Amino acid sequence: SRVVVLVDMDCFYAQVEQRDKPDLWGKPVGVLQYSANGQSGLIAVSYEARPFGVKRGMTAKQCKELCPDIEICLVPQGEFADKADIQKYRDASAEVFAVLGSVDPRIILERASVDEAFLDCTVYVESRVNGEDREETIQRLLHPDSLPTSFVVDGEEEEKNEDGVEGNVEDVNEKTREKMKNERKELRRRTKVEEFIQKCRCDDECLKIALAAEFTERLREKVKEKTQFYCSAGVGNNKMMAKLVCAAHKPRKQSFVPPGGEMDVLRGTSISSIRGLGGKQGNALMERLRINTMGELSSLSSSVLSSLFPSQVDWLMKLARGDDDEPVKARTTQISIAVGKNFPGKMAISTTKEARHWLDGLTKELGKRLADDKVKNRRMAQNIVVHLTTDVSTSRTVRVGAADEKEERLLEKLWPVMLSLRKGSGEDMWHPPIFNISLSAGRFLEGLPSKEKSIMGWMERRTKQLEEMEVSGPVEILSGDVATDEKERLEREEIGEGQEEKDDEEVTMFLLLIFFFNRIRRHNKLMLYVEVIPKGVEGMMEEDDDCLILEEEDEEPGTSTSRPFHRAALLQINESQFELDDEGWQIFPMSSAIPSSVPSEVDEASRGTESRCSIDEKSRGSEGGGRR
Ligand code: TTP
Repeated sequence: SRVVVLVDMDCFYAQVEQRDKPDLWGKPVGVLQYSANGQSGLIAVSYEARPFGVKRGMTAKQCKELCPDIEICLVPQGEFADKADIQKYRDASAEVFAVLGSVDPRIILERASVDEAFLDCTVYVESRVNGEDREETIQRLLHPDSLPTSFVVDGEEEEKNEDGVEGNVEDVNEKTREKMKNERKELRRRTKVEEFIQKCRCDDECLKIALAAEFTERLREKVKEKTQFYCSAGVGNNKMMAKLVCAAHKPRKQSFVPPGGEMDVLRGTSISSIRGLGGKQGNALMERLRINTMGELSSLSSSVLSSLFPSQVDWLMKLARGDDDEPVKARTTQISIAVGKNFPGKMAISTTKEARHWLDGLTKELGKRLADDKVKNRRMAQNIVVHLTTDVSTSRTVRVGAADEKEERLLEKLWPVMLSLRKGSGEDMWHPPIFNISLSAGRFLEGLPSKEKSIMGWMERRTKQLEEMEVSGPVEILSGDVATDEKERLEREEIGEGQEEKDDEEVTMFLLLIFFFNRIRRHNKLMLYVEVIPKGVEGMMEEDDDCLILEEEDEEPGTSTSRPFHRAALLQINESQFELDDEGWQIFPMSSAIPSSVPSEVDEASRGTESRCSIDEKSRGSEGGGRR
């Protein structure tokens, strides 16, 4: 059977805030999302605040009453439409995914949410089961350091300590009692883990789970080392079980289900805790069948189920047995990119002017996110769903293409669609009032239009060339003065030696790649700008916000019209692809900088070779490329 892992970051947004302000580590922290309509509420709560009763959704006032020392961090305000800007959490998420995606090519990685990932480790663990000496593996797994935070989940009652981080225990006796309790728990944990490992001697399925648990321990350590974030994990034979047991021991821990023990775990599990049954579907099941647990569900006959849920009988019966055959799909990107805004109660939109204003803001935000997504994930949305909630919920889908990328174009395309959802006929009024507007871009088409593709293609071919030339070490970094020489070299290589005839668009350009490396310390992240300058354009660049402007060489002085510089790619790469040593940064081959083709482990042998190139202190510390 399969081996699936769910990795879930602990109180994710709160950790992002703690990393931003390191004084906050170990302290009660709440992340508050401000809302102009006065409905501000906590969206993340650190584990240190949870023993005080602080919960998601509470207002700042409510949580201060429960936990006076709590530090409240505000989600930044967005640029458009007076909305929260959660970009920094998305960036932090990308860092985590870069680590998760860089560990082993045999593992299938699926982004389940901003802070959750499924990993199908079946092929990986199977090859290890077949390739390793069993007794050596068992001895290694029995070592206390192998599975230090792993719990066996077998349906037996655990001593509950849900919050996992010790609260303010003032009383000495209380502290001693707490300590003894924790020691008892640890002993129980270890005993169960050891008993399980002993079974691995003659049971391949158990060994697969144990190896996945060992791998997950190391993976979580790596995530911590590279990003500073803690996470928890669940290991099971499918997505449902992995997700379910992940929640059994949090934070900073992981749990696994012994093969064959699925029904034992499910028996007492509430239906609403099951993936896919947490919402309306689960409620309907519980209410209409008058049951609460998965055990009860499993005892129902298929005829009872089919009378009430005819189209879902098979699926429900499988779930009740602990079967879930949903595959882990290789995906590190979102299926859709959505922006939305609520206008509850009196805030509801009732004029056409207001509606247009908010659509404008949301379109800008969506446009910005789609532009980022395009360069990062090399894909373009084909559909945008405009969704309005008035007295009813209505939506309409618009087809979009490359021509609609500009915000104004997009707005002009979306506005008539939104108007078509208006019922009232008055010019200025919008009736019935709007409580929510959301735009969701989806049906992504992989790949980019030919112009961009050729640039990307060039980069890939160049990488291949480097590989063929057996440049096994880091690719040279062009920076400062080096750029000029490199420009000439590239000119010679790309267009100087009779290649001008090539019909590919790329050859009509001369390509100058300048790599600006900015270590943006705030996000502990590196940004790589790859710039492509069309042929015949003098390399004069000016920085204009986040868009570089080029001037045509042959234009009449004084009449020069700046036009947006074609920014080929802005790639955000995780520090894991870099090594910092005394001499400066090294970059590993370009392909490793392109998220969609991140190789597995960087070849140890390639590190520290002579082709390493360092960037001087000045360029290392600078923000942005500046003028060249
Ligand atoms: P969750 O994984 O649901 O929760 P969490 O990571 O804060 O805490 P836990 O350790 O219990 O898993 O959500 C991930 C982040 O998503 C969370 O930190 C904040 C954000 N979020 C919202 O913005 N709104 C929401 O309604 C929820 C549930 C989460």
